[in-house]
Amino acid sequence: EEQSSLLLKSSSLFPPPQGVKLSYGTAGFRADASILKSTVYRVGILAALRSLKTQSVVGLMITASHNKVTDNGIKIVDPSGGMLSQEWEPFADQLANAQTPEALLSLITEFVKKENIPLDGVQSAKILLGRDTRPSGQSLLEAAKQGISSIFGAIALDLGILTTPQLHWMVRARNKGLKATEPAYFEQISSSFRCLIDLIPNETKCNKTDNTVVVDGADGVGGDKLEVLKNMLTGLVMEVRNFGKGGGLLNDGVGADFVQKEKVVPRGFGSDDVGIRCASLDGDADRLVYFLVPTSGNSKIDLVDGDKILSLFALFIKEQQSILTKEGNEKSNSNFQARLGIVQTAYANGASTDYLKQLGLEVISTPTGVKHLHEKAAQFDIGIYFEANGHGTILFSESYLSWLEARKNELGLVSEGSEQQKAALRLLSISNLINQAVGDALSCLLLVEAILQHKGWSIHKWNELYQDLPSRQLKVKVVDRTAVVTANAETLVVSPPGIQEAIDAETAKYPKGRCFIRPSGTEDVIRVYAEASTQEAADSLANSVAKVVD
Ligand code: 16G
Ligand code: ZN
Repeated sequence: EEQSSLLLKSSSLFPPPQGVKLSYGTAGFRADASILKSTVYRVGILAALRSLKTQSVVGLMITASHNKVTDNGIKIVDPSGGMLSQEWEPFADQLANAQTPEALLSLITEFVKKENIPLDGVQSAKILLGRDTRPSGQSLLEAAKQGISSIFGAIALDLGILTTPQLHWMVRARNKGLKATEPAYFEQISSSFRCLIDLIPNETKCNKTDNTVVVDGADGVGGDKLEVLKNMLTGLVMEVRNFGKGGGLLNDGVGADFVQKEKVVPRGFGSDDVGIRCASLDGDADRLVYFLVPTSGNSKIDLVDGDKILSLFALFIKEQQSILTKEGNEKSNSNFQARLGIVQTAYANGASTDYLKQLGLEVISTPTGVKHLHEKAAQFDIGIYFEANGHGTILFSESYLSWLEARKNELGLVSEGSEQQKAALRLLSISNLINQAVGDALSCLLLVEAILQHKGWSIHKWNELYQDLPSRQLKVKVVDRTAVVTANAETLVVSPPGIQEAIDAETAKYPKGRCFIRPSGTEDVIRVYAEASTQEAADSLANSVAKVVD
């Protein structure tokens, strides 16, 4: 009763915006910040319920990633450190769209009953809050706190400005009983980076590849955090541009999304940077791409995207795995057949998939969105997933990690300092460096840098692992994007009828042609992706399929 009147009272302070239908979408709720207060308040309630239900700490991140600075958004981090369980998404939608305090209350009451959530005030809930650098963040955070405190027993812990992956990392650490502070995060990734650098073979050490990287921080939180992290690193010189505190406008002509989609240099980069290894983060630092500034006369950058980061990681891990399992002199009775798997989406460049398969790797494809990739990757002992846009990570199974740890110790007894032991140590260091909760631009950046140094490779050499097939992306504004329904990891249109046949007919006209369409999860558009043997062909295929959709 008291709980009900508290909810009625507080929700009356957060009326929902009129005439807008909100949807939890691929990455939480996102919209113009001015209409989000009520949504954020309600997601605060939802997070408290999630924490009560799971009897664990959950997270709430206020960010709109690469969107423009006037947008904002909110998403829930599940106790594992991953995305909110998809089973709860429909409830999130209902909550956000309830029109009156009474309607909201009855939804909550019904859901609490159905899910058996202990709302007795005895059980407590804890929610970690983080936000990016958007100016609207602070007041939205207050709304989230109001939502949380309108559930009895729920406590909000404001962690201030964080990257999205930092918050995911902290939620995961918290629930594992580990230290979950920002210094602990920096300490873990910088020390595991140091281990990887210390394990570089002497041959390549003499090679002395250039160890400088210049990073575009998207004028957001990632740049600010890198400014802290870079001082904790040895063996790497990092220059950060467009860091949030520098005063530039977030995501405005900067950032990984801009660089990947437009294929041009971000603000603050120019002809002085020709030949230099450059990287770009997105607005909340969960995406990373590398690029090379074009020599004069050429306007397009050489993009080294998520697929290529994935390929570099896969190659290195496979190498370490084969060193480790090579028949040595010493006997080991612990034979672990570790399954190494690669997860991509239909957006992965066809050349990357061919390359990975050529390495003998198992490659699978899922629909777009981190939650889908992550879930699949978690089914392997080492699961590497990446979206072409630069979001990805490497997941290690608990059983594989314990085996590695034991193997490292065993090797330490019989062949301390052996190549095999080093391989085990490298794999363990990677598992500590790379974020196990979600894709993390900061940790991926350090892993790329460590591998390049290990191999003595320049960014050119890395970029030449394979050559991207020319591709084109287009978007088509439609009245109702939900009319397009896809299957087979978004590669087949099942409805409306006839569309897939039309796409097939167009695609057949182009050598190496590949094309698919899908409804965006974040915008009111249908996206078209086309690939072919030349840029002109890819453009023309995308254009003709766009006409089919229109
Ligand atoms: C979100 C997703 C990203 C996906 C993108 C696709 C997360 C954390 N982020 O940013 O993975 O690539 O949406 O956008 O899941 P679209 O549906 O508009 O093409
Ligand atoms: Zn992002």
